[in-house]
Amino acid sequence: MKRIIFGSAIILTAFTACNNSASNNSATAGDTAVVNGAEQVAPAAASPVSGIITGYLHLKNALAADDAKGAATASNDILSAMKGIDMAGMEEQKHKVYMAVADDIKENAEHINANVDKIDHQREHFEMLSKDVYDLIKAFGSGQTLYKDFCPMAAEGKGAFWISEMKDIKNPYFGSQMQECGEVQEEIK
Ligand SMILES: [Cu+2]
Repeated sequence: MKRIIFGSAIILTAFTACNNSASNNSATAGDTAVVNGAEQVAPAAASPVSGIITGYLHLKNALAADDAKGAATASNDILSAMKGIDMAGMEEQKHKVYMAVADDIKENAEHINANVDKIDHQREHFEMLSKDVYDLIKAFGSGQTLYKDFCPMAAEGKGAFWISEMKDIKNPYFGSQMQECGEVQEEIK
């Protein structure tokens, strides 16, 4: 019987990983109460685009691990997160930024999702997606410290950046082929 409660607490923790998890302590009444708790906490604390950022970071980690299937799954998470975004509640300035990148994010995520057998192609779309996600993070914040990393060898020598939640370089453009190529360009608080 306790297991059910623990199970939902774990799901809640994963879901609100960017937020303070203080509400977990009082979750004793089962699923509904736990879910309601998350709904009450999330809008105040989290950025409305946090689902996109979380999906992007999973995508980035999958590409760094040469995991095209994981990349496809994560890009689908981005698409799902976008469906849940309430634009009516956005401040005007943020709404403008969101509108400027939303179609592009959707298109890139769709291509990454559809090319599970072509990781190079996924990485091309990931490069474009990274620019959009960077704009979103600058406009909305993310509630966590993130890093803008740059690899001068990516994108056929033109160089490309990505956003990471960790200080260590794990290159999503090359994966195991050149895992540590790149440097932190900016710390985004
Ligand atoms: Cu494509």
